[in-house]
Parts: sequence; C-alpha cells; structure tokens
Amino acid sequence: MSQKTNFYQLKKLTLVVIPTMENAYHDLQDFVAIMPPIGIASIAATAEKAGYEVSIIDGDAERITLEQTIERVVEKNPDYVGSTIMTATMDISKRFYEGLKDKMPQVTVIVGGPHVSAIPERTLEEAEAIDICVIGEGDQIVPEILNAIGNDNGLEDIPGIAYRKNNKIIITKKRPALNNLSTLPLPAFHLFNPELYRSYGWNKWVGGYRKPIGVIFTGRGCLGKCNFCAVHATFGQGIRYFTFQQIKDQIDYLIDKWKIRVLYFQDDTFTANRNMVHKICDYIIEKGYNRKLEIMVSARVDTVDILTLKKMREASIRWICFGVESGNQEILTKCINISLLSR
Ligand code: B12
Ligand code: SF4
Repeated sequence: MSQKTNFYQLKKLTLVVIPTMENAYHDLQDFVAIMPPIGIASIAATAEKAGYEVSIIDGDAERITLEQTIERVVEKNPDYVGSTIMTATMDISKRFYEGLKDKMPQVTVIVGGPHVSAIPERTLEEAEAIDICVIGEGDQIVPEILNAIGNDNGLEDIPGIAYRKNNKIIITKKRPALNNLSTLPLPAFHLFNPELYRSYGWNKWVGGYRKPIGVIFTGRGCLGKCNFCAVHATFGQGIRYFTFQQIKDQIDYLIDKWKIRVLYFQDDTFTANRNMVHKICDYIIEKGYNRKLEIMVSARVDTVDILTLKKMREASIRWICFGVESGNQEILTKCINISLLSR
C-alpha cells in the first residue's frame, strides 16, 4: 500500500466489474448473459451498512472499454476501489489497476474473489498496483479494512487478508468461513440498474424473455469435494445456507422492484438440500411467481429425484445445468471421488 493511503479519512468505496466480455466471448458477446455480480452486491451491502458511500461501476453491463471504466472511476474520485478477480481475469485486472493508479496514485486497491483467495501472495507479487487481497468471503472483512485504514490503524489484526508493508508481503491469520449467513444484509440490489442485465440467448427460446433477470444465492459453498474446483478457495468445504426468510426477501425484492421475468438461483448445487428446494418451490407456487418467471439452477445428477424434479418444474424451473466435469471415469474417480459417470 502506498504511504499516502494511511492518511486517508474519506469514506468512498467504488466497486468495479472490470470489462472482460469482449476478451472472453468475442462473437458470442450478444448471446451470453450479463448478470448482476452477487459478490460485489454483498460487499456493497455490508460497506453501506458500516457507513461508507458505495458506488458500483459494471463495465461489462455498461458495455464500456477498460479505458472508459478507468475514467468512470476517476470521476467518482473514491478513496477505495475494489473488484472480483478470477484467474481468467487476472491479466486484465492488473492492466486496469496499473491504468487507474497512473491517474489516481493515492487510491487504495482492495481485491477479492477465487483467484485472489487461492493465491494472494502471488497476486500481490504480480500486480504492484493492488494493495490488499481479501482471502475468502469479503463481507465482514471489507468494513474492517476500511475502518482500519480510515483510523490509521494497522491491518495486521484483521484475519483473512494479504497486503504489503515495507516492501514485504504480510498474510494475516486465517479467517474461518462466515458461520451464520443470517447476519448478512440483502445484497445491495438498489445500487444496480436492472435494465443493464440480461440472461442467455436461449432463455428467450422457451420463456420469451432475457430480462429483467435477477440472481439469488440460497447458500454458499458446495457439497462436492472436487479437487480442481476453486469454490473451496472462497467458501471452504460444505454449504452454509441463508435463512428461508432471507431467500424469500430476495425473491420478493426482485419481483417487486426489478420486475424480473428470469431468475437464476446461482448456487453451485441448488439441489443439494432438497428440503430447502421444496420450500422455495412451494413459496414460488403459492405466490404465483411461477406464472411470471422462468428459472434456472445448477445441480449435480446425484442430488435430484423425480419428486423434486416434478416440484421444480411446477415452480417454473425450466433450466437445470448439470455439471459434467469429465467423460473419463479415471479422471472422475481421481478428481471427484464419486461414481457419477454411469448416471
Ligand atoms: C456468476 C459466475 C460467473 C459469471 C460472472 C459475472 C457476474 N456478473 O456474476 C460469468 C457467467 C460471466 C462467469 C464467467 C466465467 N467464470 Co464464473 N462463476 C460464477 C459463479 C457461479 C458465481 C459467482 C458468485 O457470484 N458467487 C457468489 C459470491 C457471493 O461469491 P464471490 O463472487 O466469490 O464473492 C465473495 C468473495 O470471493 C469475496 N469477493 C469477491 N469479490 C470481491 C471484491 C472485493 C473488493 C473484495 C474485498 C472481496 C471480494 O467476497 C465475496 C462475498 O463474500 C462462480 C462460482 C461460485 N460459487 O462463486 C463461478 C466462478 C467464479 N467462475 C469461474 C470460471 C472458471 C469462469 C470462466 C473462466 C469460465 C469460462 N471458461 O468461460 C468465465 C470467465 C469469464 C471472463 N469474464 O473472463 C471459476 C473461477 C475459478 C478461478 N480460478 O478463478 C468459479 C469459481 C467456478 C468454479 N467453481 O470453478 N462466471
Ligand atoms: S460439484 Fe461442481 S461446484 Fe461443487 S465442488 Fe465439484 S466442481 Fe465445484
């Protein structure tokens, strides 16, 4: 972190989705989905709750270039800037923060996400412009970091981060995953423009709509132990669930305020807890949302049964993405530890 950063007292945080669509999807750009980023929305919510002024610039949704995104951040003149980094977006993120720091050398850059959580030290080594890496869930950590910097306190007492001090990289002690998700506020949906988001091209074939789309997580983590999967780097092992009330609140909010026609339950394995699936489906049916919505989920073949599938269909869950991972039993046995191929 730059020396200047420690003297900062202002309280403006800008969270950015660095535009990568063009790079990632080329000619398929118009066909793929552009979804509200829930990690960013969750962090925005806890930072707002802690008294910070938060803004979000989604470069992908706004269809702006890297340079234009930098300009937009400069206009906001924040004290802190942050984004999610996946391995696939590390190079472009590095370029983004180099460009930003050329224009705003005083800004503190805080990043998180699967890539950063898996290799925080290497992230800092490779990207001089990044000041702080959050390892794992950022919801509680971000307000702690902002408070520590604002009060000129050290970062060393904050578990779950990596940062630079006197040209050395410090990694603080491990922070356990958030045990109780019921303490988290509703994701900051109000900071997004719903008009900018849309589902996949194929959603239009069945339901007739690509937008407005809403995204919800009913829990965090996955029941799988697949050794190649990055989800454990951010969420650890196993699944923790939001309360049923939190899930209902999110559905209601998106229906009432965003007027959604497409809903994506983005959990890695939505069907891991069939009891919860039935409760959610019953709620959707009871409220009549199934008549308005086309719903997508992700699942694993060993977590569904015919009764659950029928209930899901009744609740208008029309798209289930099953993880295939590999067609080779040897690889499945080595990496996934269960015999899924025959199914
Ligand atoms: C949604 C999603 C996408 C969306 C992202 C857009 C969007 N607006 O959401 C789309 C469809 C575009 C996408 C694309 C890809 N994805 Co993807 N995606 C996901 C998915 C399913 C959910 C992400 C999410 O919202 N999680 C829930 C939130 C709460 O978690 P989170 O984002 O991790 O945020 C928490 C922490 O990480 C941290 N944090 C996150 N951001 C920040 C920022 C700051 C400042 C701080 C402090 C902390 C912090 O705090 C958050 C709250 O606790 C994850 C799987 C998963 N379970 O996370 C895969 C995942 C992130 N994707 C993955 C991959 C591989 C890809 C692709 C490369 C796939 C491909 N081959 O095309 C592409 C890359 C596209 C590109 N741009 O180059 C991998 C990443 C692996 C890695 N090593 O980085 C994941 C983990 C899947 C997996 N299990 O392996 N993806
Ligand atoms: S089932 Fe999918 S999301 Fe879950 S650990 Fe395995 S690869 Fe990751």
